[in-house]
Amino acid sequence: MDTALSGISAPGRLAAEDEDIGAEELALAARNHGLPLEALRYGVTPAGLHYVLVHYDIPAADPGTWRLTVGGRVDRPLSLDLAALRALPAVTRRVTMECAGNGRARLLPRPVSQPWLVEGVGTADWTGVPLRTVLAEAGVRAEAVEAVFTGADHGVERGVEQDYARSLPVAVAAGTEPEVLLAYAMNGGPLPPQHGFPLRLVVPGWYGMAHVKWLRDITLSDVPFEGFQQALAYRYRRDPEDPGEPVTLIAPRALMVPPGFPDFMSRLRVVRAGPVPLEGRAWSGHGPVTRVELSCDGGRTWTDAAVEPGARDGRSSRAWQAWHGVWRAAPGRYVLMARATDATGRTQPLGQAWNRGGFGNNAVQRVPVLCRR
Ligand SMILES: Nc1nc2c(c(=O)[nH]1)N[C@H]1C(S)=C(S)[C@@H](COP(=O)(O)O)O[C@H]1N2
Ligand SMILES: [Mo]
Repeated sequence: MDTALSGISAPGRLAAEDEDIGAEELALAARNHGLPLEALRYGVTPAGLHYVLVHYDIPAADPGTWRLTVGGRVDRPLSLDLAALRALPAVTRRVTMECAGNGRARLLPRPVSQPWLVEGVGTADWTGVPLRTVLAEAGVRAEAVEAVFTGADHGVERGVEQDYARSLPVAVAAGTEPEVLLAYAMNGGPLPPQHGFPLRLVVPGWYGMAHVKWLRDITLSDVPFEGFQQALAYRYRRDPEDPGEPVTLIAPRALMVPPGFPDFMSRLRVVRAGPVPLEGRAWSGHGPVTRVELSCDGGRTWTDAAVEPGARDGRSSRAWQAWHGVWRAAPGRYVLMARATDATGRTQPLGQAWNRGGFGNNAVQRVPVLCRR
């Protein structure tokens, strides 16, 4: 009998042109739920409504025996329990987190993986210790180039057995802009199991894959990390041979609270004629959002929405910003759109920016609406 992992864990693939979302993608989507878009109303997403993405299983964690170890190229290797981490000065940061695969299911051809439409996003108040505090205590040696973060979860992916692990350059890990956190609380309560209990990394402005959950070890390394989630996954590739660029900061996106009320199956929105308030949130990992434009005619004409200013304090400017406008709706069928632009001039394309992993697809959201008398 063939017991090779490759027999149960196939390489990444693209769906055939006429291939609908299948049972494996459905199983992933049922495990990894998104933000119900009406929850864009909350500036801070209630923990149970925050999107979830778990590659393998949520690991069992005993807070009594749990330790964070810090080793590798450091002067003083550390083994910290939760009480030791809680004794260090803590900060709270409001951070919008988005899965790099958000938008993947809209791509053609579709990369077969977690089939997000647009809902792989949420914002939380994360409390914990700045990572640089712990790195300073350990004493990062001059030859260290990266910090490797390993979670307690274990699985197989594309034939490779692994612990979930990702790295950051030392300059990012020990930096202040953004300030990376070792977070033990979410929205003022302990981390829920699915969000990384008892400890996770929070890397403000970066796509979700960098925010390693169930964090158990940090190893400082003098060579770039070549682990699966770093070197193979999470790269913008055109084809399997293309080494691609690593996925890092979140591209700008605006999302709308779906107006009116929905049809159960199609989710199509129904509104009554007259002024319809439109509101939503917009964010970018590259800088504050400076403009949100609305279109009520499928992208032919655009008007500016009012946008809440981005935070002045650079360290806390990694949370989404509220926007609002009004649509004077007359009976008919429409496609509503919202497009964000950030302070660096980055904006959202109307069409897809295709890549093989289905990462960073920030194409403008389309919201079909039926307006009744
Ligand atoms: N250990 C570990 N950390 C992880 C993951 C994982 O599967 N294992 N998933 C990552 C991905 S891809 C995303 S998008 C975010 C999701 O965080 P959330 O579930 O708290 O929203 O966690 C990241 N951290
Ligand atoms: Mo993700």
